Amino acid sequence: DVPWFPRCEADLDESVKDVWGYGAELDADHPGFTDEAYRARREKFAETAYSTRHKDQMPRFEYNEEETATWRTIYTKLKELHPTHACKEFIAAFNLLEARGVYSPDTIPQLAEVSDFLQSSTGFRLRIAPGLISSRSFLNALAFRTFFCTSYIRHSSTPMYTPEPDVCHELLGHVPLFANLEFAQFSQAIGLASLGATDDDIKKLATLYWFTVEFGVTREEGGIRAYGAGLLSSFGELQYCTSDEPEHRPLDLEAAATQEYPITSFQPVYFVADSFANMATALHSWAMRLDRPFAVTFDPYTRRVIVL
Ligand code: H2B
Ligand code: FE
Repeated sequence: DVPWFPRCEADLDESVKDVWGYGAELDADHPGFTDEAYRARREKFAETAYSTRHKDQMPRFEYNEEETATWRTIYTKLKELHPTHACKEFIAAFNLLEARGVYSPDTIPQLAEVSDFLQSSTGFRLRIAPGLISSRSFLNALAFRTFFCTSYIRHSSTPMYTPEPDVCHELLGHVPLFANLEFAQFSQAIGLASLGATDDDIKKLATLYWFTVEFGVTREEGGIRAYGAGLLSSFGELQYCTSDEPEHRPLDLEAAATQEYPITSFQPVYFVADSFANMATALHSWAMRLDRPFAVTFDPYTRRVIVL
C-alpha cells in the first residue's frame, strides 16, 4: 500500500488542495484575525492559488500600498544583516536577483518573474500555494524542482512577525538559494525521497528539511552563517543563531532527521553543514536506507518521475 504520489507536474494540481490552513480560517491569535479587509484579501489570494492549474500561466498579483510598505520594511531590515549573517551563496544569489531587476525594496516581486529567474538558473519553478501545504504534498513537489510558494503578505500590524509562511518568508528566505545548483540538487533529493514514502519517513524528511532548508547554518571564515529560510527571514533569530547562545552541532543527517524541536520559539540547537555539494551526496546514501520497495528517478526531458 504505497501512498499516492505525483508522477508528472500536472499531478501537482492535486497537491495544491492538500492544505493545512489558509486565509478564510485565520486562527483567533493571528494578527489579522479581526481585520475584515485583510481576511477578504487572503480569501482572494487563496482563490487564485486554488484556481491556477499547471497548464495555466502564472497570474499577476496586485499589491496595495500598505502591503508594499510592509515588504519594504522587512526587505530593508533583513538586508542590513546579510553581510554579517548570511552565507556567501545566499548573498551572491540575492545580488543577482537585484541586478536582474527582479528584487527591489520598492515593489513586491511577481512570482512569475521569480519563477522565470529560477528556471533559468537551476530549473526550479514556483507554484502558488494557498497557505501551508501538508508535509507530504509539499515535499513531493520538490522532486519536480517545484516550490510551493505563498503570494499573500503578513498583516501590516506585525511586519517582523508571521505565524505562517508568507511572500516575505518565501522570497527573502527561500528563493535565492534555489538558484544555487548544489542547494537545488539537495532540495530535489529530499523531494524524490518523499515520493510514496511511509508516514514515519515523511516525518523524518520533514524534520531534516526543518534543520537544513529552514534552520540550517554553515561555517565560514567569519564564523557561523545562516542558509535556512526561517533564519534569513527573521531579524531576531538571524542574529541569535550566529551567536554563542544556541548549541551548534555538526550536521549528521540521521541525527537531524530525528531531533525534536520547538516551533514557536528560537531553536536551541542548529546543525552546521560543511557544503551543499556534500549534503546532496550524503542525502542520496542516507535516503537509500528509507523503507521503500522501489526507487525513483526524475527525467529532466519530460519532467516526469520514473519508478524503478
Ligand atoms: N507549505 C508552504 N506553503 N510553505 C512551506 O514553506 C511549507 C509548507 N513548509 N508546508 C513545509 C510544510 C515544511 O514545514 C515541512 C516539509 O513540513
Ligand atoms: Fe519555509
